Amino acid sequence: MHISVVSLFPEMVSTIGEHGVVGRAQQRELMMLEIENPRDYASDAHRTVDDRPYGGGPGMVMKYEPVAAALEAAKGNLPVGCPVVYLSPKGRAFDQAMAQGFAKMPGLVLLAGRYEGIDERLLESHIDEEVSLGDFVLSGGEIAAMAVIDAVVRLLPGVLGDDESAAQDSFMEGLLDYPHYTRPEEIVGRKVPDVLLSGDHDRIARWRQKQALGCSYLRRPDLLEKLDLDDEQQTLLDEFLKEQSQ
Ligand code: 4GT
Repeated sequence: MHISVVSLFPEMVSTIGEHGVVGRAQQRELMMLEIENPRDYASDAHRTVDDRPYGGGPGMVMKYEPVAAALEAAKGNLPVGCPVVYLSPKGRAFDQAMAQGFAKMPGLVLLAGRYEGIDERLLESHIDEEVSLGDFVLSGGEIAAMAVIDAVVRLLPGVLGDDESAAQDSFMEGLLDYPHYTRPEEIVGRKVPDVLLSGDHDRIARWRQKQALGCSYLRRPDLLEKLDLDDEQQTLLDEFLKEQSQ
């Protein structure tokens, strides 16, 4: 997959490809990350990328022309038809399903804004989708773009090894993750649940499913409402709630 990011802070964005899973994916050429800086496309001597808002008020607005030129350069290096996404709190909420959708694309363009945002006409002419990480404000879209890159790249074929497989992850089943433990068996009087030491893989799988269902019920009932639990899952959730009330 070829990912192009348009940003005024290219060094910030490139760090995503220098560490961990995304770093390895880039090294192994499973993903290519490219960054275009609108400042390199500004036409005046001062390389201006922002200007005062029409109508007055505080802050600055990113100018149409340099951002459009950077986006067009970014798109030019990708197969035609790849989605162009603007990260902003006004966008559709990013989730695992959207990450899976992007991961199926041969390429993706991510536009990170700064200041008060980008001239609205650029969004109308160049943006396919506006995407938000959630109901909070950042001072730039770079961290949001990096979060999207991380979520997408780890889904690409061959990026995760068998034992870190994304198929097992929380949210792949629409549920929160179950609790994890490692050595030692006891720490400050707290013991690892016996079932995890039993070697009984069916019981362990049932326990984990029960914890995922129970945790989702308690913390994110909205997630459970979206699922159609089968009889087995309903039984596990009932057991969890019974054990919880004991
Ligand atoms: C929040 C989010 C985001 C911002 C989010 C344009 C200038 C937007 C600053 C940018 N804040 N971007 N993507 N919740 N701020 O995803």
